[in-house]
Amino acid sequence: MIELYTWNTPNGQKIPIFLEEAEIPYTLHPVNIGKGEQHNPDFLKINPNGKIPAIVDTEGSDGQSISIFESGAILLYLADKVKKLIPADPQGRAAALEWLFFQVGGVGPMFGQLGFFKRSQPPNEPAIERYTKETKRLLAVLEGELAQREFLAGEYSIADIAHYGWLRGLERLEIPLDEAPNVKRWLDTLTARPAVERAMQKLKDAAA
Ligand SMILES: N[C@@H](CCC(=O)N[C@@H](CS)C(=O)NCC(=O)O)C(=O)O
Repeated sequence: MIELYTWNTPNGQKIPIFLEEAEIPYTLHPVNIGKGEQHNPDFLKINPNGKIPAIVDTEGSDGQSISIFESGAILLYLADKVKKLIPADPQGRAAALEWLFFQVGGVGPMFGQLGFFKRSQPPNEPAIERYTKETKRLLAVLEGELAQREFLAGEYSIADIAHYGWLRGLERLEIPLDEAPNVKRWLDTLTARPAVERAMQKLKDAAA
């Protein structure tokens, strides 16, 4: 059984989407980051970095319980465990990992900073300009890739799941997808997947 600690944010959406897609049973434990619950001592035992998402797999490889934090590490652990949503051939696997790391090292931090500075008062114009420019650059990279194939690593994988919440949130950051029609097509495809719908609904319900 997977114990999932998360909240309805772009990083927090990744793991429930994976679990729904892979049809793995799980219990969702909401960690309300708006109320600071990520700093509770019990949660810090699972993620000393005090951020969602995190999981506890009560049936690790040696039968022991294992806890994991960092969304990229969790996605990779689960994909390898159930052999789903990661290409089996070495080349496809490398492509999935490339785009997974691109997301956790680039898209997440840059889009995240843009969101932070857009909400900050007084406005910090140089920061908004810097992160807007970098967000648009990363979006153009993704557009170039998705113009060539349906999904980031060829087949639907953890690389796509990792990007979903971040790309979905771009309109709110006033970055329209008009100039990224392939990203828009990809986003609509993922949004229409029943597993994605279920995950998003469960997150909403958990936050209600
Ligand atoms: N690199 C981490 C980032 C996790 C992260 O930044 N989570 C945010 C929500 S999207 C969070 O927990 N924020 C609360 C805080 O920073 O106190 C991952 O990919 O898991």
